[in-house]
Amino acid sequence: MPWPVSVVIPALNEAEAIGKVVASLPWKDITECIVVDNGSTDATAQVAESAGARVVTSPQGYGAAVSAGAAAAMPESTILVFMDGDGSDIPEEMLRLVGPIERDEADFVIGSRLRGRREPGAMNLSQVLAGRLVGWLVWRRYKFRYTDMGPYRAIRRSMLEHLGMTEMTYGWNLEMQIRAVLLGLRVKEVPVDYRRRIAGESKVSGNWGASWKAGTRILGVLRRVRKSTAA
Ligand SMILES: Nc1nc2c(ncn2[C@@H]2O[C@H](COP(=O)(O)OP(=O)(O)O)[C@@H](O)[C@H]2O)c(=O)[nH]1
Ligand SMILES: [Mg+2]
Repeated sequence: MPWPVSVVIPALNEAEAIGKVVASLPWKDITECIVVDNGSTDATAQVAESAGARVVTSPQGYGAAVSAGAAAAMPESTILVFMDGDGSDIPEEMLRLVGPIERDEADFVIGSRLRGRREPGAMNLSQVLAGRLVGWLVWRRYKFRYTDMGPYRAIRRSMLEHLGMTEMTYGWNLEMQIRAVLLGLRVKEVPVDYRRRIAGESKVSGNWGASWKAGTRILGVLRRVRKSTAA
């Protein structure tokens, strides 16, 4: 990966997983790893730092965390990669995301877990269905077919700065996907594999209650982006 790449990982109480995630990154190909922690009550920050990451803090929320991570990237970084800190995304697959940008075939590459291999139990039914439903809603309105709203993604940094992201919670991922289409970025979906989290509990979609909350947030994103772009 000849382009300078900053990897941004939001992590909240992931002390059991984050060390392994950071250590498994393709270090020879990346410039840095930024772990964004806001208020973990375990040793997430210390473990991440010992594994080689730079730890930054942010206001609460997933979107706030990834935005703060992006803003903290070294000035020379031209590609930002986002991935989760629970061990579900596979660090060794990063070239699938970064490759199309480096070859100038895409500005934004999103890993689709639906197109890849999923370890049994890694994604629950509500996540798969939400991905399909949102994919259909986005296609109907914006004429681009996404199969997933997965966290593992790479974007040309200058493009992210143009998107004007506003979501501070889990809606951030979808907002990025819609704004990328609206701004005419070259978007590419590639298959990525997906594992069960190494330890601990999901904060987003672990049960139907959490999924319902995430689902209403997603619909809120669709509404807000539509409103903000209605001319
Ligand atoms: N910094 C930060 N990280 C978060 C927050 N919420 C979730 N995360 C991290 O975001 C990633 C995705 O969360 P997770 O609970 O695994 O969601 P799921 O994969 O959809 O079940 C994990 O690395 C979490 O530790 C937050 O509010 N702040
Ligand atoms: Mg997870």
